[in-house]
Amino acid sequence: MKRRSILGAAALAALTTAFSPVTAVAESHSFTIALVPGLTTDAFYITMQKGAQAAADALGVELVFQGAPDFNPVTQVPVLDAVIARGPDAILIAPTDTVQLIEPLRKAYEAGIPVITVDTFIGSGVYQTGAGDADFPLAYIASDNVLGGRIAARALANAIGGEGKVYVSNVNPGISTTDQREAGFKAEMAENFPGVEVLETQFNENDANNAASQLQAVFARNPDLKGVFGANLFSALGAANGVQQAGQSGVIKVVAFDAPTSIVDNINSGLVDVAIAQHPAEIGYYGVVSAYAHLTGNSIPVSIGTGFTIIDASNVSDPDVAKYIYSD
Ligand code: T6T
Repeated sequence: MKRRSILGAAALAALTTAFSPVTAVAESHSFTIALVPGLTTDAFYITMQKGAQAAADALGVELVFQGAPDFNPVTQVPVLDAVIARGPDAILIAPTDTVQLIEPLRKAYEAGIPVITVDTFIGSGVYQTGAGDADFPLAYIASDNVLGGRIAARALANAIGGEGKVYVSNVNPGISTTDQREAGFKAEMAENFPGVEVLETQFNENDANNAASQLQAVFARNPDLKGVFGANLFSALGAANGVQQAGQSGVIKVVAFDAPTSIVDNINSGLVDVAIAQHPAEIGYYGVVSAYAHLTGNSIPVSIGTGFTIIDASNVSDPDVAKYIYSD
C-alpha cells in the first residue's frame, strides 16, 4: 500500500513535469525573440511592442526591442547587424525598404535565425515559395495596406462630395506599406471616383514638418485643393498641421492613416475627418506567437492579416473604438 502510494506520487510528479504550465514556462525561458521596429519612437511600433510583450509574457519568452531612431534603412541595418550578432532565437522585423533589407536579412537567415516580417515586407512579400530570392522569411504579419488605401480613398472622396483635387502625403518610395496604401488609394479613386483629381504625391521622409510645409506649398499652387490623404502617422499629422496653419481647418479635408492619441482632438475639432487605425498590438502579439510556434516545432501560416478600425466623429468616444488608439 505504502509502495503503491510512492509509485503513485512518482507517476503524478512525472505527469506534472510533462504537463504543468509552470514547467512549460521554465523551459521556454531559453527563447529570446528580437523585435526590430521601423523606428523606436513611433506610437505605432510602441503599441506593437506592447502586444509582443503580452505574448512574450504569456509564453515565458524574452522579448528584446531594438531599433533605430528614424525610419531609414541606413540606420536600421546596423541595428539589425547588432541584433544578429546577439544570436536571438528568432527575429521579428519591420524592414524599412523592400530591397535594401534583403541582403542584411539574408545574413540572419544564413546564420540559422528564423525571420518573420511584421508591418512591412521585403521583396514581393510573398514568402516560402521556393523562388530563392527574398522568400526566406517564414511569415508576414500586417494590415492589408492596399485595402487601407482604398478605405482612405472612399472616405476622402465622400468627405469632398466626390469632386475636386486631392493628393497623397507619403513617406518615401520603397516602403511596402505606404507604397501599397498609395496604390490602393489611387486605384480606388480611378475606378470609382472619376470626379476626383489626384495630384502628384508629396514625399516627406517621415518628417511631419516637411509634410506640413508641403501641404501649404500644394495649397499655394492649387487654391482649390479639397483634400489630403496622410499615408502614415507622421504624414497625416504633418498634413493636418499644414491645413491648420493655412487656416483651412474643416475646409481642406484630411484622412489620416494611423491613430496616435492626438487624433482624438483632431477629429473632435474637425481638422481630421477620418482616421484609419491599424491594430499594431495584434501584429506584435501574433508575431511572437508565430515565432514561438515555429521554435517549438509547429507549422505557422505564411501570412497573417490584421484588421482596421475606422475612426470618425461619430465613434471616437466609444470605448470599443477608442481602445484602438495607439499607446504613446
Ligand atoms: O503606418 C505605420 C507603419 O504601418 C508604416 O509601415 C510606417 O509608418 C507607421 O509606423 C506610422 O508612423
